Amino acid sequence: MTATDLVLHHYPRSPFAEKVRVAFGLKGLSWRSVIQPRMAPKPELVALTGGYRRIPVLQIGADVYCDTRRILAWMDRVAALGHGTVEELSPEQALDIARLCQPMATSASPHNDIADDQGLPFKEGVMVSVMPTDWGFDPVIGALVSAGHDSIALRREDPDVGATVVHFPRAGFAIARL
Ligand SMILES: N[C@@H](CCC(=O)N[C@@H](CS)C(=O)NCC(=O)O)C(=O)O
Repeated sequence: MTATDLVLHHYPRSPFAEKVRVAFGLKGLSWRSVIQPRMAPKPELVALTGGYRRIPVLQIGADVYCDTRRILAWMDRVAALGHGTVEELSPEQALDIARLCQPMATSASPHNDIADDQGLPFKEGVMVSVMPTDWGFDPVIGALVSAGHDSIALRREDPDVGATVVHFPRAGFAIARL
């Protein structure tokens, strides 16, 4: 098990997760499968995401990618090809991976167009919340790592898991400074 292994948190009947599984298959990636409950509570999932409870979620070490759009965007940029195999993992094993890893996301933000009321860009490290705008309004709170046209990443310290960086798409999510 390495910090670069792909760990998909999902459940079989999720159509959103199916998109990601098919994309893994098309790219021939090796990945590990963690089956999460369909309904809340999902304690082992929210320990990684900071509150986001929807499926699918992709974990790479202590980096956690929420929402199909963010996951597929990440996959488009990464050329790593594997053998197209799946290995089952328990939620506890997934948390162990996060505990053993440090987030790889850097704070180098290529572009930051998230501005406050005065038009000043949010600085790295400010506390923000990110929340879906359609349903499942669970805000995830953390320190801004990077923000761009398409994505935003927050750093969290979870009492059980340690440091994680949680990645979201911009589309479909409301961002607020705390
Ligand atoms: N915009 C999200 C939608 C994900 C979504 O709605 N997932 C459903 C399953 S298909 C879910 O997690 N429902 C359970 C819940 O809300 O707790 C995405 O593209 O990943």
